[in-house]
Amino acid sequence: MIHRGALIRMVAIAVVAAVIASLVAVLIRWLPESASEEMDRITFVFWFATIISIGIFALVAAVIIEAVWAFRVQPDDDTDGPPIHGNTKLEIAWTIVPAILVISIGVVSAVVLSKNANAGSDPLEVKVFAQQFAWKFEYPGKVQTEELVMPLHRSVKFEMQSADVIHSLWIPQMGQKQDVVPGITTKIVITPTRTGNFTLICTELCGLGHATMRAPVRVLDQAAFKRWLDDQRAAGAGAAAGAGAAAGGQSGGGAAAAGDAALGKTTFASAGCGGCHTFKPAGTDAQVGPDLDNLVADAKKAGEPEDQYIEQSIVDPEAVIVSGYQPGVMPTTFGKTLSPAELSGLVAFLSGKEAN
Ligand code: HEC
Ligand SMILES: [Cu+2]
Repeated sequence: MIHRGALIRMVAIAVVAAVIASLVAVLIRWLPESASEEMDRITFVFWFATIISIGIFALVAAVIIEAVWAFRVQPDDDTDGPPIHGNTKLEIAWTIVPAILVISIGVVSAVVLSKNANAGSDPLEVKVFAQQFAWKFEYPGKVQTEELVMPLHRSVKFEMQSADVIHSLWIPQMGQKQDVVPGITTKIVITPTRTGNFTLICTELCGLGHATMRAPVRVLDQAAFKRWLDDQRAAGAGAAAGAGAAAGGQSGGGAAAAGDAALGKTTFASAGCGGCHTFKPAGTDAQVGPDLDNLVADAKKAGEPEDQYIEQSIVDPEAVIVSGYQPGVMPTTFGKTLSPAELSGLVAFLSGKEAN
């Protein structure tokens, strides 16, 4: 039988341990403020498991501290302890109670996982394209953007593809996190619950520019979202018509393809070039790759015309390795992932032929 004094001491220790653990749980902000229905459910699972853990921590702390204190031996006591038989009731209790707790955490998690994967009857479908080191989004009607804009209180179903390596989509305030794996299409659902600006972060180490692989996120109320999407559609139709006209003009004139330096500038930012390269006109100062302000000299060294050298360096970076740098660092996929217009734009922007 447990001594009455021992029981009171253990209850007191348990209360102190529970208070300390609760303060650690409550006073530190472990999770960001939720901005989605899925994050609300994830937060619930977090507290459900945390409360159970605090209870078990208090019990274990009380038993250990009391046992160490009450059953300690004198320094010169070398005798064996008395033999002890098992206690069937105690053993049944410490098997069944944890089993129930673990199963309940499992059931709660499974319910939350399945609810968080359910996009409901009318989700907005957004395609996501990830590549080293940038995100692209495509809305119904072929509207492509580099910013993720979501409507308030409507489930957004993402269908995600990668052009190169494994990336992972995560907006911390929205909880959901999903890998983007080359060769398969992965899915995830997010239902925003407050308007505002957030950041989408690549959360799978995907190469040297990984830390720069972020995209801005905006949540708008439904009316503002509809206006935004209509504007994007109108702008997209205009741009497509413009590009067609430009292509026609080029093939007619037969002049050397003059890229659009302005498009080159936005491409430089969206394709993540600035994550590795210093280039003054783009305002970047990364040092993973060579400083692109010295391209003229490097083209001379390679003995090639500047435009041709720049284009080759982007499409086939392994063709000429700048001295002092390693092959295999600059992604080799730009030839596939950039459009011809983006590529010639980059060449124009990098050669500085047109005003920035
Ligand atoms: C992950 C880092 C990384 C990214 C992202 C990257 N590069 Fe590079 N780049 C390098 C490295 C390293 C080299 C040097 C090795 C070589 O020549 O292949 C290089 C070389 C170059 C060169 C030749 C430079 C010279 O001085 O001869 C050009 C031009 C270039 N990159 C343009 C770009 C453009 C444009 C982009 C975006 C579309 C880009 N790079 C994205 C790392 C990167
Ligand atoms: Cu990534």
